[in-house]
Amino acid sequence: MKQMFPMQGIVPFLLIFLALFGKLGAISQGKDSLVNTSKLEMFVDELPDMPRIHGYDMVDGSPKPKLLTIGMFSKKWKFHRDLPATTVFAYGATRNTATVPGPTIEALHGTATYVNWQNYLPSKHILPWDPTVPTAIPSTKKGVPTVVHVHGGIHEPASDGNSNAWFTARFEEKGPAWSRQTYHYDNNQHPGNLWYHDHALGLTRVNLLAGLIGAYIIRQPDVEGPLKFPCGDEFDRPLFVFDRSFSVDGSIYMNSTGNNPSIHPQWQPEYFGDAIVVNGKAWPKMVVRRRKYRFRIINASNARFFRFFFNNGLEFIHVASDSAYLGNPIVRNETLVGPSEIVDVVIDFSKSNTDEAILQNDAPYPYPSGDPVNESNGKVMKFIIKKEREVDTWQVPNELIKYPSPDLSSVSQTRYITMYEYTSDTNEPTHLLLNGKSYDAPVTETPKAGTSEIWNVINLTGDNHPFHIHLGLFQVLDQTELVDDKEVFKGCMLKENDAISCQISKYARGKKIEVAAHEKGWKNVYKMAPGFVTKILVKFSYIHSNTSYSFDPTGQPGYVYHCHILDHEDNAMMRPLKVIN
Ligand SMILES: *[C@@H]1O[C@H](CO)[C@@H](O)[C@H](O)[C@H]1NC(C)=O
Ligand SMILES: *[C@@H]1O[C@H](CO)[C@@H](O)[C@H](O)[C@H]1NC(C)=O
Ligand SMILES: *[C@@H]1O[C@H](CO)[C@@H](O)[C@H](O)[C@H]1NC(C)=O
Ligand SMILES: *[C@@H]1O[C@H](CO)[C@@H](O)[C@H](O)[C@H]1NC(C)=O
Ligand SMILES: *[C@@H]1O[C@H](CO)[C@@H](O)[C@H](O)[C@H]1NC(C)=O
Ligand SMILES: *[C@@H]1O[C@H](CO)[C@@H](O)[C@H](O)[C@H]1NC(C)=O
Ligand SMILES: CC(=O)N[C@H]1CO[C@H](CO)[C@@H](O)[C@@H]1O
Ligand SMILES: [Cu+2]
Repeated sequence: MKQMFPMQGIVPFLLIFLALFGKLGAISQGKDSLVNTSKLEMFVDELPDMPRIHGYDMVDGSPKPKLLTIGMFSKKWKFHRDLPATTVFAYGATRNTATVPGPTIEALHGTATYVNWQNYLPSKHILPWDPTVPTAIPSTKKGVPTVVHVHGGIHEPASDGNSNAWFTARFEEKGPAWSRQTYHYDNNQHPGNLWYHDHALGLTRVNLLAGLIGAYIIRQPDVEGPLKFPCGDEFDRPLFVFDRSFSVDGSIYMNSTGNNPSIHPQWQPEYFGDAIVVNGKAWPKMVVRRRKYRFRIINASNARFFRFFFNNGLEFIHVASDSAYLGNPIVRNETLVGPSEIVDVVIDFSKSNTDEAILQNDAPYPYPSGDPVNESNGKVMKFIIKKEREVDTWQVPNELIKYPSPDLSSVSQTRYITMYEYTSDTNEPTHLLLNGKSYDAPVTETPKAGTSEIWNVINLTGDNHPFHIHLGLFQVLDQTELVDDKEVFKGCMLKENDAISCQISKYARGKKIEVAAHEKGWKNVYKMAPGFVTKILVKFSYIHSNTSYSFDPTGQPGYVYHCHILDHEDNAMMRPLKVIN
């Protein structure tokens, strides 16, 4: 089935629909109302530590499952000392305690956490969304649809936050795949860094921009304890990094005019903001002691990549990437983080020869060939290092946690996944697709539970796309550039959409790029280079044991895989994934 431009037929209908209730988004704003970020003083707000919520109860010294209730609230938030407070959407146990990002959920391996996710959002969005991309739209036209996905989680399909399982305030309206109020996370996977965020169809980019994100950590003390890593609330800190622009009234600024307004009135292919926000404050500062700290750095930008480095040469000791530990620590003086990727690093401030260290970013945007950063978006936060030397009992051993390597002999399927971008006659992107198919076209990726598969991801666009698979973890095996006349290959793919008949092997013979050492472990997001074929091995079973999933992965509504540039995911670089027996 070839469905290269599936949206075209519905666009005229949607435009009429838009004309009927057009003022969906925020009032349109010009450049004049934007804050000139270079006038905001940096490093004036303290880095917040988000509230921590345990996803288990201790009863007589042993952990027991726990039911949490977490709401999504509309409330005021100040992103900087000199910006007025503005309306955001925030997760929290109560409206008063809700924060951006939301509370950090700390779960225990082997002990289930249940979460009753509650929507208390108002009837109108605070940001301009676009009804002409495939979008959750309540029939009453009231309420902001939401559904929560725990990124990196290995759990049942009905609790995975399928984009069609959305619901509005007080469950007044529910999407076609909605099945339950309380999600069940059994936490039987390996320990590591997860994060929860909104995943509603066509609204993911605006719901995350509005603030619906939070960290979810799975701990396994018997496995992690012996490492003697920095631990406890003071020394083990999630850092949520994202970019936002602000209007002078303090509100989050998002352009409400699309790049092809006659096709998509609001949708823009990539959101970039000029201010770098960490844990809800623009360019914060943190006072640290002269010893080791662990930072779980989560990139929650819509589209911005970050290449972090310290102005004083301090190094990053990588101990995990995405959700999984590395076998050995990898020391680097800089680290590239794609959207929604996680780097888990230890930083040893006793090695600093200055009393201040500025965390900086020099990734061009869009990555890798866009604009260079400047003073504003090239700085992230400042660490003020106490002068006193102290005895540091934390360690980073040479051996961390080793999971078995991918077993190539057990591969049951090879698939080709192709990334396409379509443009208008003004050469502006209109939408992007995986395999030329819309999200609602019948499922084509149906792996068997317990098997591994090879996926060759062919990037025929000019951008780097962070590729994310729900449920399965993967390792990157190989990245090969397409050579010879790649335009001929692209032309064939646009016509036939079949990598084998378009003779992929004839073109995938160019230079190879080595996978960075700290990215060789098990991942759930990887950056797919433009003009390359990236070969990954995806494992549809646990990485830490040979037992089968402790839930039925074949149930409804299944899973998805998608590009994690949120503006692409929404329009519509996402496809269903159905695990079978
Ligand atoms: C922002 O302010 C800086 C410093 O005053 C100035 O150099 C820059 O041109 C301004 N940027 C914009 C977009 O107005
Ligand atoms: C950095 O670039 C952004 C976007 O062009 C601009 O708004 C901002 O004012 C610049 N900052 C400085 C310090 O020049
Ligand atoms: C908003 O996007 C439109 C279309 O790409 C562009 O023409 C306009 O300059 C943008 N507005 C601002 C304030 O950047
Ligand atoms: C990091 O180290 C590499 C190789 O030694 C060097 O080329 C690069 O400039 C360094 N980067 C920073 C930010 O210090
Ligand atoms: C952050 O994540 C976004 C979206 O996945 C990605 O486009 C961006 O490159 C990432 N930035 C960094 C620094 O990793
Ligand atoms: C699973 O079984 C295979 C083959 O018996 C073995 O090589 C591998 O180490 C096992 N994996 C784990 C995590 O125990
Ligand atoms: C930046 C880049 O290399 N883009 C390429 C992506 O792949 C397509 C198809 O091979 C090329 O046409 C682009 O030049
Ligand atoms: Cu993308």
